[in-house]
Amino acid sequence: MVKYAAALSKESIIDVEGVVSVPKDPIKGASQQVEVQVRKLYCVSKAIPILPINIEDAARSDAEIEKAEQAGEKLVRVNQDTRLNNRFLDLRTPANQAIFRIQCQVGTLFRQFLLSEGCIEIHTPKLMSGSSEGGSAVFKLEYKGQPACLAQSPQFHKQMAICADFGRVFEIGPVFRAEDSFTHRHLCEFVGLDVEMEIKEHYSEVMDVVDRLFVSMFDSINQNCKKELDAIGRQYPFEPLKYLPKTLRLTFEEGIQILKEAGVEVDPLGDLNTETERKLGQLVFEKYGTEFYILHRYPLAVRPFYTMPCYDNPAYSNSFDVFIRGEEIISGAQRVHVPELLAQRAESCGIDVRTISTYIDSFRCGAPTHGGFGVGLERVVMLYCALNNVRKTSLFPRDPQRLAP
Ligand code: AMO
Repeated sequence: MVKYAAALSKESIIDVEGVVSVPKDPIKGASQQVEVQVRKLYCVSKAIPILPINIEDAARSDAEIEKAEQAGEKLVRVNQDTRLNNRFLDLRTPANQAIFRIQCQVGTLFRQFLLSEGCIEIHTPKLMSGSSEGGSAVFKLEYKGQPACLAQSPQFHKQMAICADFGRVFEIGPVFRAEDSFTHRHLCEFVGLDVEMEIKEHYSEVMDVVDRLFVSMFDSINQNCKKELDAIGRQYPFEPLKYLPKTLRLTFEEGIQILKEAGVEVDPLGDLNTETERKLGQLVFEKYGTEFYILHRYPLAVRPFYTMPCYDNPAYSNSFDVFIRGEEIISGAQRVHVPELLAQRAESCGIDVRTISTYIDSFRCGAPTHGGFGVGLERVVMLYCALNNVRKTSLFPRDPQRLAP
């Protein structure tokens, strides 16, 4: 039996029958308090003798690797491509197990919160006749002889669900972006958490939902996922996210002013780039002590055509982005519900209105004022845990160079 057990390769799956007991004389330094006296042992599935990834190597933190190397220990550094090529093995590390349990929590808490707020869950089509977010970043395909593409967002259909009188809706589903950018935060397929809701008076009602949803989500993860957060922190040490009980809201103009005071000049009617977003995140943290905040009233020119212009100044819009540790996790806005204005906005953004006529027509039969937002699930988990790459929080990532496994 001992010979047979010793010959079993690492990661083989075995069934063991035995007696569990507390040893009278435990082995010094043993991590377990109990032992199993094995009576029967079956090998269910034998792993190949040399695995593409050694799990112990893949589970080490950078500091542990350096220490081991300094001590002259022989180990293999597991690079990202090797990990992702063998994701089913890489996912067995304690940190990865914890990351996807937290991801599951984010989805569950999102759903529970929105159901408790009177939203209904919807499922919109992922096969579309054209782009919903503008731009060229769509995966094209042929749909029974017609040109089609994979949905860049549930934007049009979640709005149509509001026109269909559902009041408040949400969706958790795949979003496809034919990104050319090979960055730490862009995927070609990610999980979108989307919300759309009627607005009574002001788009701040949508930001109120973001505020309550995310503060309760962070509180719950901090309280209930301690084991998972520790497991992630052991491999990828990080500081817990600092956030306020009521989420800070700054207007875009206030954000520009904060940057200006720090000597960073940006176009007041342009967009922020990744670098200025990070810088602003750092300045906001220094000034207000939060790493989670909302920036709203963006310049209209940098927002999608369906965004409602501000009533008092049409150079700005009733829109917002939300940031964790200086990086965007959410975009949202009040939408244009007036078909004539919508068509005019689409045209001014270079969109052929004939390609989106069914969407525009859905506002001709009575459309409530409404707004909503979209969250990237992988980005939330990445930034909450201060991880440096969105591939770490995607189960089987799809990026411009990866379509397998
Ligand atoms: P947006 O395009 O900003 O807005 O996307 C919403 C959120 O989705 C995430 N995200 C991504 N995550 C990984 N890889 C990508 N390539 C990627 N692109 C976006 C981000 C982002 O904040 N229809 C609007 C939302 C709305 O207004 O309701 C939209 O799609 O976290």
